[in-house]
Amino acid sequence: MELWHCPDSRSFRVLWALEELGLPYELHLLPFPPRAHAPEYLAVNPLGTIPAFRDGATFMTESVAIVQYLISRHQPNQLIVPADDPAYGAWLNWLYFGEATLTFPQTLILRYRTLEPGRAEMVADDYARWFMSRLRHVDRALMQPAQPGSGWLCAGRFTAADISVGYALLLADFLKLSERFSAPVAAYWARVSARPAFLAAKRAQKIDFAAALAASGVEGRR
Ligand SMILES: N[C@@H](CCC(=O)N[C@@H](CS)C(=O)NCC(=O)O)C(=O)O
Repeated sequence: MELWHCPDSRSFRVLWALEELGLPYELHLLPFPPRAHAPEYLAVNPLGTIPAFRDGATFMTESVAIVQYLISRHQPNQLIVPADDPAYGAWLNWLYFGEATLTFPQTLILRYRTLEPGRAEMVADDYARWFMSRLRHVDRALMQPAQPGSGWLCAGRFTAADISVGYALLLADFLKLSERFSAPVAAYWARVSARPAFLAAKRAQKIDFAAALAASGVEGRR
């Protein structure tokens, strides 16, 4: 399996899942945004977005869909919640909530605060507030009696839902929004980011781009 990845971008979800599952993979590390800094990547993924993932004839570009593909394909594992589990609906909802509802406002904050500052600071501020209000859904879930002491979003254990939402917290940390996390979300973020597979994914994406580009173009191999 091959994964095209930029450090701490949405493809981190896939890298983290690969580490949780202990699967072998080949990692292609790219500078961000690849559209500008690695235009040859467009031959792999004409969208220019990260992640891109290949497994034989299968090619995918949606981070949460790739995580779902991996956990469905490589069973048994603890990351999946089966359709006959009472938590199945909640699990699917968290899986998609992480990308569609949480990461979306972060994209605007990233663009207008970090990548293109000075153009639309008010948009960045508005979307930061919007993101924080959406995070209240996570806050409430962590305090629900249905999850007594489990510390995870659903099914009473760590699942792919925590990878989907956990990545949004990683991005929030990068955007300096973690200072505004509530106590339950801060504790949850500390828990997800201490997982051995999370830390292994962090290590796997470490690269000196200047040296790598000088040596061999943009490809990193693990
Ligand atoms: N919904 C997609 C979004 C993919 C996406 O927009 N990725 C960002 C990186 S986090 C990207 O490639 N941005 C650079 C660009 O659009 O040129 C996913 O979850 O994978």
